[in-house]
Amino acid sequence: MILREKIADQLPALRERVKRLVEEHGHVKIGDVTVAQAYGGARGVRMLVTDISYVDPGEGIRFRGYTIPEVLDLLPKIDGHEIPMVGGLYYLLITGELPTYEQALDVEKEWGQRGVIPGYVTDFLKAMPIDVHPMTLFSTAILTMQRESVFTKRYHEDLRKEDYWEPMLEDSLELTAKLPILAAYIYRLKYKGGELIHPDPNLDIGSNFARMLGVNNKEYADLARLYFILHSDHESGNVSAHATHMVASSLSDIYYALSAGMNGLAGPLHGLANQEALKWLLCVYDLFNGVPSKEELTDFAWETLNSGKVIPGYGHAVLRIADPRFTAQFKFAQEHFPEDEIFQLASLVYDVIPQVLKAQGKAKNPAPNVDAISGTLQHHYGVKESGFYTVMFGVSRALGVTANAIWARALGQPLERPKSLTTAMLEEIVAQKGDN
Ligand code: CMX
Repeated sequence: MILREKIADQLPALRERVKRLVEEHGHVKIGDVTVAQAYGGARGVRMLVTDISYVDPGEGIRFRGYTIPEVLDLLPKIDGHEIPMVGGLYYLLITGELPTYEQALDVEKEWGQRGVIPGYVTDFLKAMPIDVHPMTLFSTAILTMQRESVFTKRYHEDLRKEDYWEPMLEDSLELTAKLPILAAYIYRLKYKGGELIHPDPNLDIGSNFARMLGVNNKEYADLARLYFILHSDHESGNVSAHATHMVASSLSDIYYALSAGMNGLAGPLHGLANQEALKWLLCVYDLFNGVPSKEELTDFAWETLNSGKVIPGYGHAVLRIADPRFTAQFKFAQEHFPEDEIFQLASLVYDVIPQVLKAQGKAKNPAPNVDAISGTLQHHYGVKESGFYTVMFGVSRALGVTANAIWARALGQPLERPKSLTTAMLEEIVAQKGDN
């Protein structure tokens, strides 16, 4: 298989580079940690390594060195489709090389062949109460499939450390093939009376996802591709990526690790913000019987802030500009449905909220993040059930975190285990340094 060959080709040179860095330059400092960072969620502490993506605070994400506009321009597209194949993006994330049309299609075909959900998973989903959140269904269903892990099976047989990555790749391909189908099953079960639409193995992930949701619209298939590309990776320190990496570092397989990552994604300060952002927009829309004036919206935003809540979709732990993932989706909406009233409201919110957050003076970045607009686009095409949005985020995030997990195994990255100190120890360090 093409991805296995590529990794096997690249691995000796990268292992050599990492070995030299650690053996010859392991003592070189890359940063210091302050007391504020130890208490402040390790913001800005440079302690993770990934070659798959990098977030520059002033520019945004680059996947393997390519910006979002470059990725959308350079990855191969199926004839007549506006947005590239997601299989091409996975190829880029894993190999670091831009795929040809055939290579991107090859990944899509792999997914097509592997895209079967075991019967016990659908039985399990059907047995769950209807009010269970889609993210709980998604994460638990992933965990349920852990018995399929080839890594775990081979680990208990004869697997050598230098070969760990191969079954990790195998598991990752299986899982990433199944997740869009799993997500669509959850959508149909929870919101469409349980009538499931089976995947067509001849379609790419974008068209298949639209089909399985029951949205028969070519534009929506493009939106699904865009969504899965944009949310795939955001370097290693965000909660979903970091949780996945940390759990996998104990040699847990990717099913255990991704399920953990998805539980982190389900938090309202992270991936669940896409659900919250649409809810907030619809709440405004209902309250004012349509798009409010700028003044009315400003007042409502202050009410939200004064009640101690965050404005979902705005702010970021790393970015200090409008998220280019927001911009790409905003452009899609502007090109396809500028007249949509919820989009017009989202545009007004984009105009108003940064000023309100600046005036409040707390958020370090008053600009929108990826979650500010994604629900608006889904809503336009009839996928209005906001509880489902984070599941879609999860399908996409799995691409980035599995690519990282494969390479972490290939490079033999060890158990992650940072060190804790006590409050008294910190006080003593401060006193010793004479910081009065
Ligand atoms: N609305 C209100 N207050 C906000 C805010 C927002 N959108 N963004 C930041 N703030 C506040 C923080 O809550 C914090 O307040 P306290 O000092 O009272 O704790 C203060 O501003 C400083 O925060 P920060 O350093 O700018 O941001 P953090 O790195 O701590 O947090 C984030 C980043 C994203 C959690 C935060 O901006 C936020 O809560 N945004 C709204 C939720 C959201 O959109 N999350 C999705 C992020 C993208 C993703 O992961 O999917």
